[in-house]
Amino acid sequence: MKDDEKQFNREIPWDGQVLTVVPTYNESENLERLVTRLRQLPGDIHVLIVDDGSPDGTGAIADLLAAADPGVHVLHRSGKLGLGTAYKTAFAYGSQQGYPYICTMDADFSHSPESLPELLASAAAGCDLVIGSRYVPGGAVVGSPPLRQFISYTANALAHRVLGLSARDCTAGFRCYRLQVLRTVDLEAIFSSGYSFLIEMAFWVERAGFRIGEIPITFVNRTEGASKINKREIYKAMYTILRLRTHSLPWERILSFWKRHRQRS
Ligand SMILES: Nc1nc2c(ncn2[C@@H]2O[C@H](COP(=O)(O)OP(=O)(O)OP(=O)(O)O)[C@@H](O)[C@H]2O)c(=O)[nH]1
Ligand SMILES: [Mg+2]
Repeated sequence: MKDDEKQFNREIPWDGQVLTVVPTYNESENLERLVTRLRQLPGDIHVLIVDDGSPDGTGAIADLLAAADPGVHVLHRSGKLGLGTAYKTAFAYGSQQGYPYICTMDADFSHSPESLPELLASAAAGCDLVIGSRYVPGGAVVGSPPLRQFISYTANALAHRVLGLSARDCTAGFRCYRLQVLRTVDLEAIFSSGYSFLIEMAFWVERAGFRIGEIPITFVNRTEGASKINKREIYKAMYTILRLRTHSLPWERILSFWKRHRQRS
């Protein structure tokens, strides 16, 4: 192996192909720049855009990017079907193609593409799910309105206290999953179709006994395009936490212990 190849491999501690899922709805100002930066990262990181028939033409931009680069893939859906179901569709694709690492990030540059290798390095070092986190030491939020920060902080505090989740940032969409995680968690049984999918997924990943790690990131509020989060999604997140709580009650734990015991004997 030549010296420059050795150097290149040292920068890529993860083994095998990576798929980065980017769900989009009206992200025409952001998508091309984002994909360009992702494709410039070391290690041939593939991109899967899941577009929900964006009225602003994001889907057409995605098609052009995919036509010009075999490392860019696109799935079109018929309308705005929600962030959670976009992830589910993408995970089914990534799992079927056998990508050993499947990452997710927003299209609006709130998550810096250049932080992705750090998430991957942590997954390669043994974490099954790595979250790019605002709420671990070293993490930060820039430019987000105080009300948004309060809502995000409250949702995480509830997920932590009510569900006992260990991750500090359960609502973050900047993640890296090992393939095994997506093949183990029953994605079809996940009820949330929107933003609460992120909390529900964190819950089931931790429930399945996988190792979750967090990497501090600086979350930068979007400067282009509009947010799609609304009051309904916030109420749904609260409802999701309460609903999942029933799975954490003692009788449910006893039931699952009994089921496991019966399977073994
Ligand atoms: N395919 C698809 N993508 C979506 C949908 N809703 C949101 N997105 C995308 O999901 C990502 C996160 O959405 P944002 O609107 O940025 O939500 P957010 O980051 O929680 O909120 P802000 O901080 O206000 O930007 C972005 O890339 C959106 O384009 C949807 O229904 N379908
Ligand atoms: Mg955003």
